[in-house]
Amino acid sequence: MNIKDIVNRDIVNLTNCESEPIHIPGSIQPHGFLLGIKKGESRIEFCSANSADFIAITPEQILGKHIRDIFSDEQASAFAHYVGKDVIDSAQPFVFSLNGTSFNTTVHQVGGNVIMELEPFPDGTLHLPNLYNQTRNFVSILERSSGLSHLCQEIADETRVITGYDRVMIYRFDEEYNGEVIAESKRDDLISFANQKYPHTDIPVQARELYIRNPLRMIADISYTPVPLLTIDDSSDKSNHSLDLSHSILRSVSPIHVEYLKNMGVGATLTISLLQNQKLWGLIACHHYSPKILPHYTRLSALLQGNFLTSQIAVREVAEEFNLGEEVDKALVESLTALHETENFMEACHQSPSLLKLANATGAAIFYSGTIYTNGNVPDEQALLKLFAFLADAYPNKAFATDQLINMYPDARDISKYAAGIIYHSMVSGQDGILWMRQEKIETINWAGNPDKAVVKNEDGVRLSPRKSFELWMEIVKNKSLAWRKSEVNAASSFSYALQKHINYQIIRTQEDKNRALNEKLRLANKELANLNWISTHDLKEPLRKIQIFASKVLDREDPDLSMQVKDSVERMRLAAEKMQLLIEDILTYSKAGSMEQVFAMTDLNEVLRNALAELQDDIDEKRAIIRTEDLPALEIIPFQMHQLFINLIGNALKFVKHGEQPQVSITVSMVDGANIPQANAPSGWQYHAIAFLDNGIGFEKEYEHRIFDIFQRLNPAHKYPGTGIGLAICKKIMENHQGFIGATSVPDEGSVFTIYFPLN
Ligand code: BLA
Repeated sequence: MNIKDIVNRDIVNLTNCESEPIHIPGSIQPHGFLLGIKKGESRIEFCSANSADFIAITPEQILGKHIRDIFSDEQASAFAHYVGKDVIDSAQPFVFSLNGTSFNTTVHQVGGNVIMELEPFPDGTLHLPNLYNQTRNFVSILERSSGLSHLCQEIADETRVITGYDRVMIYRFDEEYNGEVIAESKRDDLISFANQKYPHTDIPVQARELYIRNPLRMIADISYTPVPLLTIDDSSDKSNHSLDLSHSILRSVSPIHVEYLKNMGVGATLTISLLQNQKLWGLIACHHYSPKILPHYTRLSALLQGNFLTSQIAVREVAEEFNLGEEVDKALVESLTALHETENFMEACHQSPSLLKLANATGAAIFYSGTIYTNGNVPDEQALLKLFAFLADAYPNKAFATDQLINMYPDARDISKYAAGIIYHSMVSGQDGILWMRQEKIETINWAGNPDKAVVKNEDGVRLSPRKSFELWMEIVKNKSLAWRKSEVNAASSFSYALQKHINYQIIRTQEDKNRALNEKLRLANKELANLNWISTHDLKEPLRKIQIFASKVLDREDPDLSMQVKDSVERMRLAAEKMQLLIEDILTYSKAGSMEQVFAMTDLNEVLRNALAELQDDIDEKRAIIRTEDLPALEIIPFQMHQLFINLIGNALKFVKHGEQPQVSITVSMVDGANIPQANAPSGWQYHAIAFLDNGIGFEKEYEHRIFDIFQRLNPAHKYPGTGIGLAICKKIMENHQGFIGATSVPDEGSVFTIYFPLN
């Protein structure tokens, strides 16, 4: 019978270690031996080369034999019963005995094979762990540990007590499987690895996958010589034998990893997987500085420690996230209070620590109206201006958070010390925005864990060492900040919205202040005007009346001593006084047209027109004027003002007539859309009643279409067409009081059209 080994002799180096098939090394560690049979049979197909070291029987003597030939009939049938069960309970190993030595036999099935790993009980006795004590201790740890990191510390301490390793570390992965030692329990004389950081490449992906399937592995002696697995060389069987040792406890480990541990001066290890949601969350990593074989039942205790810890991770993480959320909320409330209570928040924002705390940022900056306001550690102003300009351009009206600004902004390289990661919120106008910044991860390193010290011989020849790992880790996390948590991102957006609102409010308030000042001016002006009215009525009208009376008396006397010249002067004085009185009365009407006490009433405009025409009757008769009108609507108006307006418009038509011509006025009614009212800025879609007054008078040049409604605007010489120049200004004011408009068009020497517009609603 020929025998061959199934050792995998692929050369592994630093560049191909991700593809090393670590689950089929074809060899085991020498602190036990391995036998393999085909499922349902008892003929031994696999045997490790070291069988004679334990049972004084060589692989040549074992391979091809049946179990009963090596052990007794009795043990063989008990074993057949043990493996015949649906589930093999790894916690209750089978025990083979030979020549007075008992072997803890870990049994599992893989790929149609049944694998037996036989380890002698170290002191010859079968030690059961004190699970009751262990559990009780764990419960008291649970009660006294406050947060996750405290709990990890307790678990590390307790695991070291149970297992006796020199160093027990809790090693935690980030999202990319870079690792960090977050808790450590160690012999006092050893230097600490606490807070040391390692790149994901230190535990390649296939190793991490294997550790999900098999949560515990042990390297009993780093300086071991791997023991080949042997099988019968059956030349008729051309299949390439290999044995999947994924679930094996004796599996020989990767030479690369062994080299790493040797460089660290480690003698033996035990590693337990910590899983969360079927993913590797971390490891309990134990180091011993001399060889160490942990017996089966103590291994189970260590595994239980891992289970204890994983049962708590999610709970504690949620609690920690909750606490952090509360802290963040508190800082948010403080910041919002400062925002609303500080006279000038922007100027004062650099003094507000809560602005940073609400996002656990290391720096913050607000760009507002061309000025940058900062808080904490931030890049210089020039760099910030450039960043704000870039963000406003690339992300207008947007908000985002990133832990790698460099991915979107290559210049981030220069400011990673301050802003490797940012939360950005743009604000409404221009480049305005707010930024929270986080420094590069490397800046956050706690140098207590100096990786240089973790190496035995730190010569240049050392190709695998924590120092090299650390350098690689630094490379991997370069220009990256810690990731932003959801609560921090949320708090930042709440604050940004509040800030935007605050700014809007500020703008409105400034506008309001301006309006208030204007209103005050207006009030004063009105007051002055009212005074003027009063003066007009009392101080001006009275002397004027006296002048008129005296003038009339002088003229009536028919005094022969009075020369014609004097009489003429007195007559002119009387006319001037009369004009003056008219002017005062018009000014009074104009100022009253703007006063607030206007009472609207639903009024038939035909009625208003009738009254106005009655008042103008003498004039109409004298000039033999013809007035035509369509039926006018009834509207909600201020009746006396509308009366005044009709008088003014028709009065003008009677006044500005061509020499010798009979005045004609037509009043027409229509509906127009706001958009079609010239020069009025009326809303489109709104309907207006348009009442037009067409005359055949002297008209005016187009350039006066607007100016004609200005006060004291006179287009014609006073001696030809007397008037004060206020009448149309009064009309305009009256239409404004009615939320309406007035407009005029004309062709000189042909006539004019004055149109008034009333909103339908
Ligand atoms: C495995 N590497 C591991 C394991 C750990 C580490 C914990 C699990 C195996 C074990 O020991 O049980 C890494 N161990 C550490 C680190 C610390 C520690 C960082 O104690 C720090 C205190 N390793 C490398 C590089 C490669 C590599 C560069 O550093 C490859 C290029 C490979 N590591 C590697 C392989 C395994 C491994 C292949 C799997 C070992 C196995 O299970 O066969």
